[in-house]
Amino acid sequence: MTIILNDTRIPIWLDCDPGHDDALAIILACFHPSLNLVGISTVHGNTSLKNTTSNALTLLSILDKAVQVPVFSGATHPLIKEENLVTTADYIHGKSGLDGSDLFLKIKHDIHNLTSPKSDNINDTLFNLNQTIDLYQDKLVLIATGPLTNLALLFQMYPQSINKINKISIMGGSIGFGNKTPFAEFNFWCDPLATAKIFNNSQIHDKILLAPLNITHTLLVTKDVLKNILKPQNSPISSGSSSSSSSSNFRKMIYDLLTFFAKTNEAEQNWFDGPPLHDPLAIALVLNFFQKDNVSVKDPSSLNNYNLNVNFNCCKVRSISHGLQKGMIQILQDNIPHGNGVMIAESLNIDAFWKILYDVIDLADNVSPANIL
Ligand SMILES: [Ca+2]
Repeated sequence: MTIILNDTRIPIWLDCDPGHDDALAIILACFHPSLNLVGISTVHGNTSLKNTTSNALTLLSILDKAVQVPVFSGATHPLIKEENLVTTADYIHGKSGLDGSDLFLKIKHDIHNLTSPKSDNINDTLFNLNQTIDLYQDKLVLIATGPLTNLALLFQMYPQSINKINKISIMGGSIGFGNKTPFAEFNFWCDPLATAKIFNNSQIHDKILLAPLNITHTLLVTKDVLKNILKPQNSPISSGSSSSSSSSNFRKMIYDLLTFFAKTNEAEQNWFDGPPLHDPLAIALVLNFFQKDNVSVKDPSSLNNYNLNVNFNCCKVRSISHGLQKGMIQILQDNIPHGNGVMIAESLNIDAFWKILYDVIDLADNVSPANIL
């Protein structure tokens, strides 16, 4: 891995379990010009590690980033390997973890023997991640959109890495309710011990940016959003007339994946106005925190109205690792001076988020090999 001198982009490492919303997070991470995605690690969660890894590899091939962004395979199971804790979310993401698009499944099948992770061993993966943290000298931002097993193991194996990372931006948790149990959000519930090891460690605690369900539930993939995904943003076609038949293969694939995600969220969790798009918010927090989101993704030199305007509440929190409330996070103190606790995102400019996402989808659509199939 080589570092580009004078690179002003934010170096990020994405730890994920794709997953439909992880897929959109990967697109954002790959194409936002303020970000430099230096690696992806995969973890059990929405589906098996085997599936999350092959889904990540397939997505990167579809985005023409397979050479540029290495994938490292991580933990197969939570820290406490209880049978009832090794779980997946087939009911939301389908058996493959990314059901809904025949084209995605075809590409996944076709590249199966052509692409593989840089490491398929958790110890090698953590070694590589720790080396990357060293290489970026206090600048690397970790982004976690799955269960926190890999990161808990990293900090256990390489405790000195805690001081060398810049921030950890996490999608997970919820304040006052849950989506897996009445107390806990899915990612945190999947590995409650890993969650507790991260949140109950005072050294790590103050480096966390958090996107809990309370904010992700404000970001809904409505029918209008789906329609907008089908056409380029500068397209002369009016929004009312866009249809999947006139769209590119890439756009149709994203549309089909999110339509599947909308249907399962409606059937399983009563999201009638569209499913929450959880994971890309962990990336949006980083864009906002480093104040680079006002740079247009089309023309990095021009300013526009893409200010995500995230409102953070800095809090002391703790996480519960066992019992009925496992995976739950509790706020011990809120509205404390920034830098002294977990930065919990409470609201953002939703329109700005979608504008950014549509623009990165435009950029991905321009280069996707799926469009020449
Ligand atoms: Ca995820």
